[in-house]
Amino acid sequence: MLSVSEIKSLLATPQKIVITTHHKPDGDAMGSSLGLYAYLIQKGHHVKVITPTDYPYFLHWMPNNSDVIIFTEAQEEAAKLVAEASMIFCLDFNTLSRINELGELVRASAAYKLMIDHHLEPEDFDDYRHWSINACAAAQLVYDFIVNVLKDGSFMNKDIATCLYTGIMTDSGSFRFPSADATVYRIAADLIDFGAEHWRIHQLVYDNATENRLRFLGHCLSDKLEILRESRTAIITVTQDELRRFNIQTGDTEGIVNYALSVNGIKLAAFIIERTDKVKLSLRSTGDFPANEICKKYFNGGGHRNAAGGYSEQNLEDTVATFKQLLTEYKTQLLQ
Ligand SMILES: [Mn+2]
Repeated sequence: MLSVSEIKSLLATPQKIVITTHHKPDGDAMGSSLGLYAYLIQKGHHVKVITPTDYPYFLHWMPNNSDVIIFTEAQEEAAKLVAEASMIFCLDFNTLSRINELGELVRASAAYKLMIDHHLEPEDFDDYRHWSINACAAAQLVYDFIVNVLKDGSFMNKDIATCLYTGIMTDSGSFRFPSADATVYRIAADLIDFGAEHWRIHQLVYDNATENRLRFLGHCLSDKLEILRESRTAIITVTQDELRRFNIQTGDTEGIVNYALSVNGIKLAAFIIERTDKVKLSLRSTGDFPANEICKKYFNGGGHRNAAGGYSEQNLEDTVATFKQLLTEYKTQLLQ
């Protein structure tokens, strides 16, 4: 394991650094990555952000987005950067399978691997870990890493603040989840002082929908929402055909599951979507109900207690049947 003073002395001279984050990056994945990027380039390092796959259009406005390399679109270049890196930062994930084929390249690289993450059960592949499941976002931990671990608060600037604010805002559900504690609000205030325009960031992320996305949302809510009152559960299912009909792109389905959870009395919400190769599930819950346990036990996935995901090899209809069936096992907890 690397000590903080070893990291500081490494960062005292220019390094070749790769920052990577999870498959289908979300606001926290991109916010934490581009925030750390903006810090490291200021320190004079050679830095690249490599994402395993593409990410939603409503994150493309972020500072230095044009410097991001998408692995699926530039595999050779990405592989070379990973192999030649001296340090690799792994942000917002903690098992190498979360970054697809890129994972084995990272494992094989001689670079020091530094994990900054807030998910459960980290895999042991790293040389340094700044990890806490109590953090509301990886971006919160990047802030903590720069300001409190490296004591480099004087390097904070508008670009860093903008990216980190985006990560914290999106992963905390705009500061409404229990994980958004007083410390998170203090960090947000700091980021605003450093130049983050909170109103503008919110607008760019959330008031940036395509017409298709909004009409698709309307379809999901009026035609596809199923409320199971007896188990306080709401389900929205979507077929391949519907995705095609509304011309759904990466990011368009994001957050729809939260509408299902917003129905009064609902404790568990599922968004079940038929992708080309498998059926994907996205679960949200309130209170102590363990959405991640369901994903881990039945759907090859996991996540946080109140926000988790997974997939099924069954077809859509059978996946929904399996899901409804397992609710009986959780009935006591759901009705609590
Ligand atoms: Mn996150």
